[in-house]
Amino acid sequence: MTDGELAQARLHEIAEASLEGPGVTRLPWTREHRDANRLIGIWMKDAGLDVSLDAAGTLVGRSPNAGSKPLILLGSHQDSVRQGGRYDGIMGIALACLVARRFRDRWSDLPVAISVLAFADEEGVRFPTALIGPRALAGTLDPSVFELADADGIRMSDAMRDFGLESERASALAMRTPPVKAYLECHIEQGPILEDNALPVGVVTGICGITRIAVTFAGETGHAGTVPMSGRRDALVGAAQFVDEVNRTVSNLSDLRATVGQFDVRPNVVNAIPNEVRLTLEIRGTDDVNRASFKQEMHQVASRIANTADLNLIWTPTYDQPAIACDAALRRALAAGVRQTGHRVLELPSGATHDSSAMADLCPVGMLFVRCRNGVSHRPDEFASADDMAVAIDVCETAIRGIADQTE
Ligand code: HGY
Ligand code: MN
Ligand code: MN
Repeated sequence: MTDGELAQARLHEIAEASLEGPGVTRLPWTREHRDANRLIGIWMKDAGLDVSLDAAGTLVGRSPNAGSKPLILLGSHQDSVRQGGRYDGIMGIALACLVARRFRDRWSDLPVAISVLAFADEEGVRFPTALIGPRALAGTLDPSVFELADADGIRMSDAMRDFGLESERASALAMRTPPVKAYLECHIEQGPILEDNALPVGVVTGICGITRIAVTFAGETGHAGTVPMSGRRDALVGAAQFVDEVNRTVSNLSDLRATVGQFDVRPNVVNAIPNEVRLTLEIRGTDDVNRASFKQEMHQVASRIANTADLNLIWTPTYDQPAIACDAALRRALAAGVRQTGHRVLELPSGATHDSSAMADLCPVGMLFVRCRNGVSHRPDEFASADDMAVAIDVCETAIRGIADQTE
């Protein structure tokens, strides 16, 4: 069995650590998360790593020769979106364990130590925040996020306590010594570019930034049959105008993407005028200035629509993550690894965000994309092949040797 085939088998097995239903649903601090960590712990031990769970819920596999050697970190996130695929996040952990395993019997030869990190929560699906694991390691964690509640009103700190963790200790995880030379993350591309270029892997140049806003349009409900059309304060009419204008405006801008992903109508019954619509606006782009000015422009659009339709507007920014550039030396190390496998080097930006986005505050980051069938992700039919994963493992092994060789 090749390492790529072993990765495929492991990913099929861990996909069972999911809520019932199509695809994979594995949110942080749940039974599914616990089940996944058990399997990841086995992968880490098989790679010869010492396994521990840190206070931010990251499962850490550390090479036994660690001592004070400079560290190379590998990994990604264990969590998924609702009814997502078998590869987003978890593939990066599976491949990292198989890369580490390549060094299992020769740790002492390495001038660096290796840690594999299985982060608990990158998607931010359960709680309105994300990346607490990498932020804890980078020392950029805002401890107030632990007070955020999920849709059932469960605070993150309580969910973590039930998971066996004391979230108040997460802020002490900031990595200061030994020096961290690099964080490398393999991730399914989640887009069509590698497939269009008939390539198994690609080197990531940078990761987009994200801005998220919670928007509420509030009007007045009433009987759908007796309230005259004129003078209605219909929240859904205003929200619909806003969504349409966001979409038309952003469609003319090449470097931004804007999405209204959540849309909650109340009272949401067939014979009553909607008096409230809560929606989320997400803006992505690699230029932080463009993203900020588009956000401001859309705020003005929302205000104009609310005034015209006699609605109240609540505009609450909930999340902002700057765009990051991948480290030039790590791009070169990964490119050398790609060439060594005999493939052409293609470099591409990431429209999705990753744990690397937050790890960039700790150390240089490098990312390797793996070809994604039909470019689909965040869907049950997401797929990466064993052969392509085998190439990714070889590339990362070469890259680590290259980084290690440059370590004094
Ligand atoms: O939203 C993203 O880009 C990532 O999948 N969390
Ligand atoms: Mn991901
Ligand atoms: Mn994702």
